[in-house]
Amino acid sequence: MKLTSRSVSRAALVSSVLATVTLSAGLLVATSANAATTLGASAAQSGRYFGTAVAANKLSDSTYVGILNREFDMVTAENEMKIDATEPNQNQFTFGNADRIVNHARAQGMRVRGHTLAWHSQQPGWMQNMEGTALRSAMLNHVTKVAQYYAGKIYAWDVVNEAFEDGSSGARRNSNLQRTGNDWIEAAFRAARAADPAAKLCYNDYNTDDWTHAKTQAVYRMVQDFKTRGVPIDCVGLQSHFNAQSPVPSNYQTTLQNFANLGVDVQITELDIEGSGTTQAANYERVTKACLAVTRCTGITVWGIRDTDSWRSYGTPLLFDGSGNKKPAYTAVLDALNSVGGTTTTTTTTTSNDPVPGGCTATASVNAWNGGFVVTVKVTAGAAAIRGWTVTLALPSGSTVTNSWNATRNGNQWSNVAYNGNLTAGQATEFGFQGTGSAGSPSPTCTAS
Ligand code: G2I
Repeated sequence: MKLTSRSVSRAALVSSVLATVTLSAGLLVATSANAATTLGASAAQSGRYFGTAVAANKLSDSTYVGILNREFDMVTAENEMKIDATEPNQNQFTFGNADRIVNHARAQGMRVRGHTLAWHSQQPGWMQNMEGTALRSAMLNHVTKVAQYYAGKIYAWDVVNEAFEDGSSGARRNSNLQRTGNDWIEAAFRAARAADPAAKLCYNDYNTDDWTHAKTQAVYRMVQDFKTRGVPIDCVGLQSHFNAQSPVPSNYQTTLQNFANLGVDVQITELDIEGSGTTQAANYERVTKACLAVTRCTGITVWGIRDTDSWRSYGTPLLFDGSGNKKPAYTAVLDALNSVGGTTTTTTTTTSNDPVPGGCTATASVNAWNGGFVVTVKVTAGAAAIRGWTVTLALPSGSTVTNSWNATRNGNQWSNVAYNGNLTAGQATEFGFQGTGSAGSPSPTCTAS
């Protein structure tokens, strides 16, 4: 189950360690500390997410979708947001398959990582043939148009993907984008920030897991330089594709920590580990524990659901077998995530002073850990349809909101965004935010318009 107010309250109600306190008419507080039973809910106990790559053409496969909906709370489009998919002809954008994934994710209360805005690979033919200033403006136009189209719906964008050379050079990869000038990466980040100020902006690459490798060092120096000069960058994605030739390095946690120390989030963005049985499980456990040990490692995404869904299916690198059964690696990840539990508190307010007949109600689910929290708020329309909502939710002084989704904030008030204000009678929507400090026990009130 995912750690939504819906599932948390269900978990809390069946929990043997449930503590329920009725504070006053209409206000219910429930605290639960039982181990979670899905990847997403387990990761959420420490404020992290657990995601997967999704292929649009598999959304009609019921086994696939069953696992997706049950286990994951973050989604990356495996190919559908790439440049060749979204801009097949110059300045003609197609979002059909990407939208299918985004809509599915959002309907399930999952968040979305965007992948990817600027890359030397999977360029449409027209872009492959471009160079120089024409390419630079085409690239920036692509970044701007795609990020604008999805603005407000993306947790983090892989703004630039795989821009560094493998091997010992530490150099930028020679690509048509690189040949437009060394500043192409920062130009892409600035365009992405302007187009979607709410999304976290990541640099994403592979073979950047071993701290001693020249490529890791080169990416590190670029991020350090960006932070020094104020280039907008919020996160570094480590793809983390592992196999016998490229095993999980012994210094993996050091790499995550060193990037985090630059003042960026770190995300494991495309995890897969070839192998089977207990060896594979042990490797998955190491990667998961490394992330958990780094405060700013905010989540893990595996690159597919079943082994048969993988880009390298021959290596059986994922958490579910071809029939959708959980592998030992799955259990190892789940247990590791559950080894650092947080405490989940759900507060439900059932009354509101509301000018609209029927009004709305709000439920806040707080997932807290030492020094931080995620609040998920469910807004439900009353007996009549509403066109908008504002939730008032006060946090204790000293806490700071660092990131939010699906709502706009004005002090203690959170209001609907364009796509989630209209609710039919009884319909619910969710927004959330993450912060540092304590969330306390918020009692949200909802006002409809
Ligand atoms: O290569 C693994 C990943 C490395 N990091 C960036 C990721 O974007 C990349 O993902 C893979 C997808 O998993 C593959 O599915 O990217 C490949 C392309 O670079 C994807 O493969 C492509 C095939 O090359 C195409 O022939 C095919 O039409 O998948 C397409 C859709 O199935």
